[in-house]
Amino acid sequence: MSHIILPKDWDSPRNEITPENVYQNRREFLQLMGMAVGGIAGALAPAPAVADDGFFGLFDSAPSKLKTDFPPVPNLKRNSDYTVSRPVSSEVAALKYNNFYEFTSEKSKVWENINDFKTRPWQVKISGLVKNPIVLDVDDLIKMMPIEERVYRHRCVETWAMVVPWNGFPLEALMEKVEPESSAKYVEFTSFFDPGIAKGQNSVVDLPWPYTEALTIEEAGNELTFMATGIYGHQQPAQHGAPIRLVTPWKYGFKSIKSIVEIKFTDSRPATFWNTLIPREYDFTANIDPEVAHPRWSQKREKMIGTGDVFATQKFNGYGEFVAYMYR
Ligand SMILES: Nc1nc2c(c(=O)[nH]1)N[C@H]1C(S)=C(S)[C@@H](COP(=O)(O)O)O[C@H]1N2
Ligand SMILES: [Mo]
Repeated sequence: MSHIILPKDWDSPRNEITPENVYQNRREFLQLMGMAVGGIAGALAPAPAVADDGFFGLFDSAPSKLKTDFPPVPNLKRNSDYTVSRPVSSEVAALKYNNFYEFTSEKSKVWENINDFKTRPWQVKISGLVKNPIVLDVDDLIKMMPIEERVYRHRCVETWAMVVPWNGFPLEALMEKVEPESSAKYVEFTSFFDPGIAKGQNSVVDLPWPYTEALTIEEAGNELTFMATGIYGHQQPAQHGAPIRLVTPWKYGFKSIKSIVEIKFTDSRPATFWNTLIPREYDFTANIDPEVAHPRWSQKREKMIGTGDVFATQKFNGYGEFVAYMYR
């Protein structure tokens, strides 16, 4: 994508960097790239996909190498409490246009770079300020949970959007089982760390891997907050964050962290990936708001993957009736 200037070393193995010289290396790196401090943002941040180069029209063709045979989820019922007026996006488009910086920063190439990612067996740890901490296999977790289908909008901070049928369970249902302590104020989600297969985690630039995200305890317990263990009626494909990812449809897409290994209940606000890297551009709350421009582009409009249709972006992505009460 022409908007992203990638550091040359993105794909090369991480140098031996000791804690003492990290900062100096980063500064030298920025100088080398001719970037001011904050220029790292331009180098690594999600960039707008608005002025695209024809990608949108190509999405519907499935290259023969694209994996599409995922195990179906039996007896799946769609929850009709959550409806979207726009059509559901093409599955092939969604499989071929992803943000998953652990693998590559090129959205149209994640699917080609994810074949070595093993997402079964997979353990999930639920820890911190809960009465019943537990480590369990993701398939055992899925068996315990009320699995349903929900069609949600998704709006990336970069201005691309989609409508997809996730399947999974509300985080609320898991919270009822683990019973957060009254002292729990936040929930922190941590993604996997495996630089052997995730080439982006080998970057010479010091990035705060593993990817982490967090919600307030109130947001975590909101009825919309969903743990997606699948999409389009089947198990989660690797590029969508298999085997389990967060979905918070009223927040910019970077909050919906993929391939989660730990869910931790805490009393203080956890550091999160993009907010740590570029706080000026990616705030902690990250609620969708067309009136608040990103420092480098407008957030007033969005473009659907697959069709290229452009719509006005709505406050809270149209989910105000479910979430506005939390921000008054
Ligand atoms: N672990 C991890 N989770 C992540 C990301 C990432 O790079 N790594 N990208 C985020 C961003 S910016 C978006 S828009 C969505 C994209 O989800 P999709 O590829 O399933 O459409 O995943 C989010 N979750
Ligand atoms: Mo995003």
